[in-house]
Amino acid sequence: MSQTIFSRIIKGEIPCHKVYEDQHVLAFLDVSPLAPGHTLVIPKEEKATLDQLSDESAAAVGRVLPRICRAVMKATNTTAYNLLQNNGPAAHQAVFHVHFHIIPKPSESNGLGIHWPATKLDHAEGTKLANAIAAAIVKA
Ligand code: DGP
Repeated sequence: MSQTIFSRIIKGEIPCHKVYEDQHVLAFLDVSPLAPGHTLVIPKEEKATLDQLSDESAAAVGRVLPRICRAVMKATNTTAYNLLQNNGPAAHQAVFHVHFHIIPKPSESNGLGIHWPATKLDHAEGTKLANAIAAAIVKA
């Protein structure tokens, strides 16, 4: 994977407002926040999308995410927030290094706005899809 701006932040070549760092993970404020406290949590491993991430990095991110969410809530005095993780340009990913957005939702008009075009699950199709996904997980 080619290096992104986040690799340069990890190396300290570009400054950031760091909120957390350990051997595998870095967290810092998003430079274009949707709400105050909008934080990015990234693995130090250079992978573009979540499906490419090693179990070790995934576990390291998962271990600290709730703690960082609690800290963001406390520091911004919010009780609601969204966790967003974009994969691929079609899914609104702009920086091709895995990252989790923690986005406080202080009010209806601030934070992440969501377009959620829900449909109704067809149960016959659902059975097929669930079986296909379950079979793929065994091989993943
Ligand atoms: P995404 O669309 O999920 O790939 O979001 C990428 C986010 O990264 C976007 O909200 C802006 C943020 N970002 C991009 N470049 C920088 C940077 O140089 N520093 C910081 N702190 N954030 C950045």
